[in-house]
Amino acid sequence: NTTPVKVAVTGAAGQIGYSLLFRIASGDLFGPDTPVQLRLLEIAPALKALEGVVMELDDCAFPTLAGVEIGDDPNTIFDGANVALLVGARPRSKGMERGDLLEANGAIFTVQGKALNDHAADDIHVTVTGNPANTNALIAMSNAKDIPTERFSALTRLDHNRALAQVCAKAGVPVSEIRNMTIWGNHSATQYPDLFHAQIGGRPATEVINDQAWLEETFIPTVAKRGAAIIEARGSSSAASAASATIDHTRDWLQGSSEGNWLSMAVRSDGSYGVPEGLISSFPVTTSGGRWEIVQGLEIDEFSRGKIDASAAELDEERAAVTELGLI
Ligand code: NAX
Repeated sequence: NTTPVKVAVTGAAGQIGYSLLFRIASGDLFGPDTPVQLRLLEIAPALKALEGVVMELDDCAFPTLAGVEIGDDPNTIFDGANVALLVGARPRSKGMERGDLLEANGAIFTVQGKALNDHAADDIHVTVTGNPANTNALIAMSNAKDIPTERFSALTRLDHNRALAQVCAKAGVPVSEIRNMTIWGNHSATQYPDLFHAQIGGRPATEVINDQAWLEETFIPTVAKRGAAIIEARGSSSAASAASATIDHTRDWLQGSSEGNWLSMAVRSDGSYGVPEGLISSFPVTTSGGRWEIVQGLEIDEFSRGKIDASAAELDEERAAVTELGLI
């Protein structure tokens, strides 16, 4: 198949973009035999910087890169897109309240949702990385009435991968030994990294580690606050790891999860596990043929119940706020 896959990326001149674009262009999403065309969206003041990034993409001479389009109009950039990675968002600036943040991002994601609706290809799959990712995905999904809701997702794979890294370090095992990690809820400090259904070398993770104090006082807060720790150490927020997780998420969604394992993706709740229907919340999912399915039948104990409910409640509040603002 020599027809290039069209991959739209927003916020392309940002930090995550600087890592993400090169991974896509080199074939990390679709493999070495599928050409990709990049369609890059930025705000006008960042287009000059983006031109510099495109010069570097050219200079990599990637055999899989079939072309690059750039611009500041989502209607043009999303034209014919098969995949959209919505990375660009309005960060919280000093003194900004949460309501202001939701409103500023609402202005971006309503417009982009409509543009995807009107111009993207019929098989469009949308991944939202830009924060607040879950609610931005909800806004885009709600403004794209003709696109099936299951084509919208938000990124919690970075949290999932951070959880894997913590377990590897604690148990002294390679990442390939760990299965069925789950992140529940919002990509925020209320997220719940769940070890109770994970396995290490085929055994229950909580039997191998068997340390409830570590789980509650180290594991969960380390994963949930990892973003802040990276800012503290690096002076800027996670970028290469966020790009890598965006690749993992989108690749696994399109190519399918591996047998006997599941992934974490924030997708539209159907009410599973008591998460209110319609919220974009992270669940354990399996994927196949570009579709996801929430893993069913997991036993949720009282500890996990409280954590899942708290994160869902936060998402519900965000939904109420953007409803109030008329964004969805
Ligand atoms: P940067 O500020 O470096 O880049 C963002 C880029 O988006 C800028 O170049 C900006 O001009 C552009 N942009 C703003 N509004 C736009 C619009 N309407 N259309 C197109 N482009 C627009 O941020 P970066 O570090 O790349 O992070 C991007 C987003 O990812 C942020 O919202 C950040 O909070 C979020 N993150 C999400 C993570 C996740 O796991 N879901 C983890 C990493 C990251 O913090």
